[in-house]
Amino acid sequence: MNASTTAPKHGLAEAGFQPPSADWTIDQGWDRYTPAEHATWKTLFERQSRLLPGRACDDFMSGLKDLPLRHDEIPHFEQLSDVLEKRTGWRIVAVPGLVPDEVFFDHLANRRFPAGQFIRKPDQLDYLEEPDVFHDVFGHAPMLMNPVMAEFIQAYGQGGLRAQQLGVLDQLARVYWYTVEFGLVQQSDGLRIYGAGIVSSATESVFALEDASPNRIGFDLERVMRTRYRIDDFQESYFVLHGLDELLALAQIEFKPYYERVSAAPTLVPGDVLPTDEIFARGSGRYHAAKRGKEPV
Ligand code: HBI
Ligand code: FE
Repeated sequence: MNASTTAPKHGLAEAGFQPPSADWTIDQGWDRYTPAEHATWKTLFERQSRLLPGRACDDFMSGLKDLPLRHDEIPHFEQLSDVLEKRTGWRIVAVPGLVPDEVFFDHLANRRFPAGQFIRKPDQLDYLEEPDVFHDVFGHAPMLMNPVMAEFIQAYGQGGLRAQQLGVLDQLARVYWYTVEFGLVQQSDGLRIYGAGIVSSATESVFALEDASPNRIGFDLERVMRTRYRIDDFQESYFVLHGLDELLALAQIEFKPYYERVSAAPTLVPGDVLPTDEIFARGSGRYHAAKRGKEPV
């Protein structure tokens, strides 16, 4: 994710690339997926299906069950969209990869979720920066079956354009990142995952919930709007909603006063913990410290 106003940082929109259409959508071209590509989907789907019961939240698991997703083939976006649309009005549209921010926001504001048409290569099963069909469909579509998430992501699309005009998109993008992509939620039976970036990653599904390294901090809007994030590795802190309904309030509030306060406050680095934080787990920080070559101080 990046906050550039013209073109995404990665992939297809390098100099000279012509967008396929004004809204960047393309034909999914389902018939052109190869057996090897369907096999990659199967590997990922089966791995996550084993890991997620007891880790993903109930709403994710029920959304997953109700969608026409097969374990052994990349889904048809049209079939998926017909089920999704009946539930929450959302459709999935195919795009070649990351699209410019304003194009992304316009789709979301109209309840169209842009999904990468391609699937990752077998040597990138655990990690990629550009969202592919497994991240976008397996990761996002189940939560789009939930009316609260459906509302929240649409509101993000509407708010994104305003934030861009105000020059505060970084602050809003952090909210999306720490909720839709990397959010945890408190359930009566314990912390669970709802973020698409986590549920679509085998290693992060375990790390985010069970590793001693990351902080798990109660979600607070201003706190999150101030907090930078990592796009290249596991998160140093995860933010925990007290219930998914907390997103409904976020979909409805006026962000302008928050932007003003947050602009005046210091920006936080990913691993910071504040005295005012509601701590679910204080992380050891070991994972990222080891990568930096030293123990946490
Ligand atoms: N494009 N396809 C796609 N998927 C994203 O998640 C995405 C994007 N373009 C921009 C973007 N995300 C973010 O930079 C914005 O949410 C700020
Ligand atoms: Fe995503």
